Amino acid sequence: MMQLVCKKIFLIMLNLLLLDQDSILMILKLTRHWRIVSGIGLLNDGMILTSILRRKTPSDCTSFRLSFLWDQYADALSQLGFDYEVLAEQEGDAALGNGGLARLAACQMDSLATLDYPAWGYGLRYQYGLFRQIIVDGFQHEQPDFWLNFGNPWEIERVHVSYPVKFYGTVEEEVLNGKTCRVWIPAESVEAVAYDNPIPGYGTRNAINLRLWAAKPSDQYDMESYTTGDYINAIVNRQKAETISNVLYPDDRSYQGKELRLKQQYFFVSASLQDIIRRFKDLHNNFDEFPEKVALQINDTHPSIAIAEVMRVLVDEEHLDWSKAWGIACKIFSVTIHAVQPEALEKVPIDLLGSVLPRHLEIIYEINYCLMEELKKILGQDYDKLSRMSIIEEGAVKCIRMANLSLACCHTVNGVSRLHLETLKTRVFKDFYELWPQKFQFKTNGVTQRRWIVVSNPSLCSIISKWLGTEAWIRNVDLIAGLREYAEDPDLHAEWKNMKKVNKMRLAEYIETLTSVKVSLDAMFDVQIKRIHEYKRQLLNILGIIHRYDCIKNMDESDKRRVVPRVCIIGGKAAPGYEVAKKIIKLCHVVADKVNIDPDVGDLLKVVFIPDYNVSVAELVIPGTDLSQHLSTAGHEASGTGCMKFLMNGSLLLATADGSAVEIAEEIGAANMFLFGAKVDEVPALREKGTSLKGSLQFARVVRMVRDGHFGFKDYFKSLCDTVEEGKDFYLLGSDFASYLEAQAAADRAFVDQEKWTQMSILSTAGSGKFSSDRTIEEYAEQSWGIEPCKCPF
Ligand code: GPW
Repeated sequence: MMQLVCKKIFLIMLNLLLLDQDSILMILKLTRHWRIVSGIGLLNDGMILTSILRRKTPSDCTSFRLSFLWDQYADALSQLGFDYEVLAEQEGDAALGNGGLARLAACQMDSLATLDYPAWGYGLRYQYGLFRQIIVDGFQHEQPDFWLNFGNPWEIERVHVSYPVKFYGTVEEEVLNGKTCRVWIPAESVEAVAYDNPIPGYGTRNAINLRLWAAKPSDQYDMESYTTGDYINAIVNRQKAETISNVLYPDDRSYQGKELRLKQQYFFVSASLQDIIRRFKDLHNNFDEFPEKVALQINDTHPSIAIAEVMRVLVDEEHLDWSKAWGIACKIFSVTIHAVQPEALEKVPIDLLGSVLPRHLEIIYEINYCLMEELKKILGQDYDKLSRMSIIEEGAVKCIRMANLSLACCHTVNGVSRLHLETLKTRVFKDFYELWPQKFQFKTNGVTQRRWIVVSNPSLCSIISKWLGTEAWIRNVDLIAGLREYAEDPDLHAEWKNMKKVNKMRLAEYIETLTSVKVSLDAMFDVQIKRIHEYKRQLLNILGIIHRYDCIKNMDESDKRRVVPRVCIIGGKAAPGYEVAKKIIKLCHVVADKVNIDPDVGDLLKVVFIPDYNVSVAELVIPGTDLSQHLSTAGHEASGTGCMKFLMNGSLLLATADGSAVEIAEEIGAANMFLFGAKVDEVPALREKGTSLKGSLQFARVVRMVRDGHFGFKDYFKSLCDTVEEGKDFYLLGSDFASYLEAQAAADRAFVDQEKWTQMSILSTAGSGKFSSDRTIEEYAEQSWGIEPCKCPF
């Protein structure tokens, strides 16, 4: 009943938004006359959105503009006996991505719309989003997230926009107009049906479209089964077709060479390209103009099969010369790499590709042949280098290196922070950089202030607007720097502290409801929320907590009075097959179980694991955070965007000099955050030295406590402790531990002086302007896509 009512309310809301909806449709038509940018987005981490679709507000940006309607809904609802807040909470996340990669795309869509760029986003309409994490006895379990159970009122099903996507089969030779051609005879066809999710810009009449594809059975290829009387098989095959868009792969940054995954990627790419080419052909008939009208952004390596697909369409279907087609492909594609780890760069086994997409494999071989010929002219006989740069990786399992395919074709290769670009240039893609330095750029990531301040922290939003005397910062976030002027103003301090307190209260209630742990509002709320990964070093955080606990246990009462009380909050999902990450979650729980009931500790230390971390949870947790932790070993986090959300919300950052944290320190001043740990250029030597345990006695002690079963589960944690054992401590927890504890102590000292802390907090928000996705998108528009804003003319 509740759900039904809820759905109705959102439908009413959509109706009231009709004005906007109409203009959306008009604008979508208009964009056809403009230069089209099609953001072919992310697969792995899904596409565009963990939370554009998660809208207790119609989009990231409209809520504010429509706040007057909000009140009217709330009134109308209460007359019907319903509480708006309660009903809105019924709507869950559309968790169509894994983590930072997908959420980044959501922020970028919001910025594209707000800045009036003519852009499209494409992705998959998974029926099951990222799994729900439930914790049983401290262990993670995964449950399916069937988010479409009660329908999705925000989307528009376009039954007439559908394309066949083909798989398998053979390639045959045909003679066409006296020329021999290769022709793909596919064996399976699945229909891709469009579901549109309009993304209205903030403070503009512009709206853009996020088109998500759902797989439906195609009648075309079933006919044979029906005519041969194989009725049962025909039905089974129809059902199989739908599985393509069924479920998001939950493994962050690792590709396991699964057939279904490859089919998802091609399904998404093929449908999107058919849509883009159809739109182009409606108005143009000469593919020479294609690069003038279309720019395609490949978001990480997951959709790079798009390069082979464009070549197949241009050569096999449009009958262009190979070299002409390649010239076009090289002009339309640019790529953003989001990873540092080599295992995140996808490699598709050749046998798999050859079976699912036989013609594409031939095309990739041809591209590689041309690449190798070109490289031989430049590199001569340097076979080591040639084999490293080859798109084909030889070995026990011969593979296609999707990243090399992208690098061979794309006119621009983007990193996501300045430091990340350095890593790409000097390590990951060194050979390519030496050859084509001009291709390599970086665009530091950003997040949208419309969701991360305006929607999720309305009190802060009001304070900023009041003190700046304008709401213009919501569209032009550079203005937020104006807060610096008031960083010492006692009136602002009072409002700021009050805002933080109210947000902490909300968070404390949430924690108590979920975990039954009562926390003190006077304590420092210290938060680390993100996917659980060894490189993100949640283990360092827990070992630091154990150290804190151990110190408190050994203190006398007078020492205890000087301890700054802490609530240590950790949240995040582990990929279902990632054993080490799952052990980290369990360790967090056993430590919490012991610490939270220890009478010697009381309110001085509480440990909380927030289950099922997702975008909704982030919206609640971030505004209530005093200190946030970003602990990746230097050189391992490409950018990180969580830190930007905390920064905007005035949380102080405790971070390594990694990814975008380096640039954050430049913007707000290193004195306003707590930096620690090895720098990126020190990491290789520290790994060589392999002295993790000897490096810090304190580290040895806390690891020993876990090993010896101080928190129980001795055997279970043995392998986890082994990962940081001397000589094996790849992520350098041991060598960074002492410096980590110093940074934590500095944070404690700063917190004691609440005026100083508040000033640092204001300066964090004031310095966050650069980390808006508006800036990132403007850089992409200018440097990679060559497009300009097209304001809706009425
Ligand atoms: F490996 N990122 C992510 F690069 O969340 F593909 N999932 C992923 O699978 C990958 C990257 C991939 C994140 C990065 O880890 C983070 O540093 C970055 O801020 C974010 O992508 C957006 O660029």
